[in-house]
Amino acid sequence: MATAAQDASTAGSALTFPEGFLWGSATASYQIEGAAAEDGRTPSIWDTYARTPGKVRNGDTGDIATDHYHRWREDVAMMADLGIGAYRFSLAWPRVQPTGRGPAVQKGLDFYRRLVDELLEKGIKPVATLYHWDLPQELEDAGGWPERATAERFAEYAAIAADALGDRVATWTTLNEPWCSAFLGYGSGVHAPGRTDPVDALRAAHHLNLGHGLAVQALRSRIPADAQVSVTLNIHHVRPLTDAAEDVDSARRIDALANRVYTGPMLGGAYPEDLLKDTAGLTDWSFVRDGDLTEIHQPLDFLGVNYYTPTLVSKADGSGTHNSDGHGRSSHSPWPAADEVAFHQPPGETTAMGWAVDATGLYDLLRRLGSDFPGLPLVITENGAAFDDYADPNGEVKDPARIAYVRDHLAAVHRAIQDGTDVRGYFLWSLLDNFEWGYGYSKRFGAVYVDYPTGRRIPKASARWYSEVARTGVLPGV
Ligand code: IFM
Repeated sequence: MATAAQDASTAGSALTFPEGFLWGSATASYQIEGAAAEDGRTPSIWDTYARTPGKVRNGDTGDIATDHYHRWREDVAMMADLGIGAYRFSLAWPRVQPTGRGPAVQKGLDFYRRLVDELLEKGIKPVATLYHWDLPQELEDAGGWPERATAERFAEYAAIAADALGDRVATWTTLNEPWCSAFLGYGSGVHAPGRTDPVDALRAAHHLNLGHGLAVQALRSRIPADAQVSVTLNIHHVRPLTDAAEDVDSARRIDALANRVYTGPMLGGAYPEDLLKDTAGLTDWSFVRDGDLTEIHQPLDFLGVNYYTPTLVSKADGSGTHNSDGHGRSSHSPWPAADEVAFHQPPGETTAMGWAVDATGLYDLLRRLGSDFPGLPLVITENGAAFDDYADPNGEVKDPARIAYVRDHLAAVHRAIQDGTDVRGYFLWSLLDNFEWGYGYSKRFGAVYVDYPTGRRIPKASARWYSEVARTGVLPGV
């Protein structure tokens, strides 16, 4: 039976995706690699943050994580067995360039070279993300993303990565979810480095934008002309609670802070006027220098979209909360100059994160992006769900709720494609259960279960189900 969140128009029939649609899975370095102090790797901001008492649930750290640094061959073999066509992973900056400056460490580069070679050998397309939140601690000590120099260092690191891997990686992503880096890292402080200053959050957003633009140029000047460059944004699908003008205006304000602060300069070459006006009481944005917007506004081959749940807002009236971000509670808001906005729990079932399950949000989001940025292909670089999975006495992990979640979201993607939106691929988050940031290992997003004490991998029922979809390109009817 079709649920409210399900794509009712396509329920019941098998859906065939276009030829060449990319079926992938995704991970990130700090969440899976472990080997935190091996082969010259130095601490990132997440090592420091996780070791700070009270920051991460149960005091968990990424010291060992899923031990992918040692088990990478087994993980690639598992992906090959599952018929996964593409693998989105990130490079750990402190493994490649431990101080964030100067020469690279060969052993760090070699790890990624071996990984990529093995992927290619198995016919899996590597998709490399340069930055999924593990800033070298030394760069944070020098001021972190609120400082312009960090953007310049990022471009140097991008050049190192391109020189080392550009002959074998044909798809690159600069940043993953810079909203989280800026607004959770420097605003609400629920992510590393745990700072809580709204102006620093806005400065960080700008310098992440600048770092992106400089890195795109560094990549382009080194990789083959037909290689692809992108950025991944966790575009929030913001809905007003009612049609009242003040609720609609709250949605506009959050859309500016969540989305257009990035898409404006990256895809349009300007910060949105309404964002500058909304935040004028905090900053005059004089940290944006002449020429920055030209550096940031670089052609991209596709936009990576991460979607999990919609965001529901209204004007604050005593209901809802002031600082909801779905990533943990803080007395500091991740939303600068938005004290008048309240966040509400959308109706319906939720995942183990407490996030509402609503595939219509993905459909609406894709349609909007397709119309706002015509000619720019879209790739779902993350979508998935955490549930309280466990291995049963037979050693099996049954996760029907994850299968339903992914199926409904894929149906939404299919409908968006049918309706004319150019979506080229889908990456399931995540390949493996892993370190879920402030929640540590308490949340399991993987298609493959990880038994942390032993490191043993057990493909869940959803992994087998996704494998069939990836191999055939057909979403079975329900
Ligand atoms: O685990 C994260 C990932 O690192 C970034 N996107 C959201 C996922 C689930 O919270």
